[in-house]
Amino acid sequence: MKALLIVDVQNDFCPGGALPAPDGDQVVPVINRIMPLFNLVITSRDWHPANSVHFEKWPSHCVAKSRGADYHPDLDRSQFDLELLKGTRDSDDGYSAFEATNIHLGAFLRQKNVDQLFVTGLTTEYCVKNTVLDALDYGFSTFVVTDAVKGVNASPGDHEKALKEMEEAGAHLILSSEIPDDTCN
Ligand code: VGL
Ligand code: ZN
Repeated sequence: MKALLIVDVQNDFCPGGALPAPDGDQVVPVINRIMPLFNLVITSRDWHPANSVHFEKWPSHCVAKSRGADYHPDLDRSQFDLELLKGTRDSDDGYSAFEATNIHLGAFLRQKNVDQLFVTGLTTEYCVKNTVLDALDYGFSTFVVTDAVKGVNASPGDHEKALKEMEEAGAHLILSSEIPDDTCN
C-alpha cells in the first residue's frame, strides 16, 4: 500500500513566513490534487519550543501553536489521517518526519503495511531531504514528488542539489501526474 507524506507545509516556510521557501505556497494546489490518490495521508509539522538551540542556527520559526506553525490556510486538511509533530524539544533534531515525537513513524508505516512512501512539502534541502533519506534507511520504496516540493535555495541550485542527493541515495523522482490511481475509491 502506498502513503502520502506531506512535510511541513506551514506558514513559516511559505512566502511571508519566518524561514520561507520562495515558492513554498505553490506546492499547496498540487498536494490538494493528489491527496485523493492515497488511502493514507500523513502530515508533519515543525513544532518548536520558543527557546531551542535549533534557533542558534535558524531564525525563530514554527513555534508550537503559533500562526507560523499552522498549516498553509489553503491546504485541504479533510483527508489527513495522521499528524506528526517534530523538533518539539530543545535540541537541533527534528529535521526528519521519522523523528516525530508523538508517534514512531517507521513502526506505524510498517504496521499499516505501507511499502511505497510518496514525499511532498517543504523544504527540499532540509526536512524533505532528511525524511527521504530516513525512509530509504527504513527500506521503504521512496518517491519524491518533484513538483510538490520547494526549497529555501539560500544558494541558487540547492533544491536541485538536494533532489540529486536523494536520487543517488535510491529515491525515485516523479511528477504528480505520474502517481498511479489504485485506491479503488
Ligand atoms: C526546516 C530548517 C529548520 C524544514 C525546519 O522544514 O525544512 N528547515 N527547520
Ligand atoms: Zn525547524
